[in-house]
Amino acid sequence: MFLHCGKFQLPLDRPLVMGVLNVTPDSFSDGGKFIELKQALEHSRALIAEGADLLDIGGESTRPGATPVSLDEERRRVLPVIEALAGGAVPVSVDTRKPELMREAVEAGASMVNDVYGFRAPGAYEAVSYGKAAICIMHMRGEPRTMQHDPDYGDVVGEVYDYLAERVRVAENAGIARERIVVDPGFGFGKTLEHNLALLRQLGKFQGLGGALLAGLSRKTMLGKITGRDPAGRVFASVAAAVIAVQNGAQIVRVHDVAATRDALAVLRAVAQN
Ligand code: HH2
Repeated sequence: MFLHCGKFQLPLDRPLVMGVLNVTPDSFSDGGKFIELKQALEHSRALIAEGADLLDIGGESTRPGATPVSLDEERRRVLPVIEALAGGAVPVSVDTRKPELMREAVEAGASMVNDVYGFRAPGAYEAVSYGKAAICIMHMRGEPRTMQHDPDYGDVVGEVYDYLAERVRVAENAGIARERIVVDPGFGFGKTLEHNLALLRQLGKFQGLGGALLAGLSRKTMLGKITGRDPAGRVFASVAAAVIAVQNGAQIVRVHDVAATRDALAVLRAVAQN
C-alpha cells in the first residue's frame, strides 16, 4: 500500500515520520526559532538528515488561543520555504486552512496539504482536488481561539470517527481518490486529556477511513499534563506517545524530534518483525 503524495508514492509498510517546521513567531513549541528563511532551511535540512520521510511547513500557529494570521503574512512565511524544498528528495506538506494558499503551495511544489480545519473553508476541496497532492483531514472541535473552552462529547471516538468519515466522503465526491487522503483525529484540538487518551487507546478504529492514518502528539499539552513538563522538556513523552500511536495503528507520526522518534520506531519494528 502506498500514499499518493504529489509525485511521490510513499510506502505504508513501515511508519512514516513527518518532521514539523513552524515558520511562526508564536508556535507553542518551536515558535520564533525558524522565522527567517535561512534558519527555516537549515532546520529543514537537519530534519531530513535525521530521517524525516516528509516535512510539514506551517505559517500560522494553531495552538489554543492563537490569533489568526493574514493570507499575505502566511504566504510570505511559507512559500519561499516550499519553493526552496520542492524538487528535493523529501515531500513537503503545507499546514494551512486557507484555500488560496493551498493552491499556491501546490503550485510551488507542495506534495501534501494538511488542514487542521478539515477542508471546511469554502473552496478548500476545490483548491486541492485537481493534481496529485495528498490531503490530511484533521478533526478539530471549534476553532483554535476557543477550542479548549470546556470541550464536551457524548462519545469522543464515535463523534470524531463520524466527522472524519463524512469529510472523506465529501473529499471523494470532490474527486480526491482515497489513496491521496490521510485522516487525523486531531489530538489536543478541542479535547481534554481524557478525550485525547480515549482517542489514542482506540486509534486503530480510524485505520481504513482514508488512505493513511496520521497522529500528532508531539510536545502537546496533554503530555505536559501527564509529565508536568514544558514543551521543550516533553521529548521523551513525545517519543513514547509516537510509539504507542504506531502500535495502535498510526501510519504517519507528526513530530518535532525526528531522530529520537525514528530510533524508537526502529526498535518497535525490530521486535514486531520477529
Ligand atoms: N498539530 C499541530 C499543527 N498541525 N496537523 C495535523 N494534521 N495534526 C496535528 O496534530 C497538528 C497539525 C499543532 O502543533 P505545532 O505545529 O507544533 O504547533 P502550532 O500549531 O502552535 O504551530
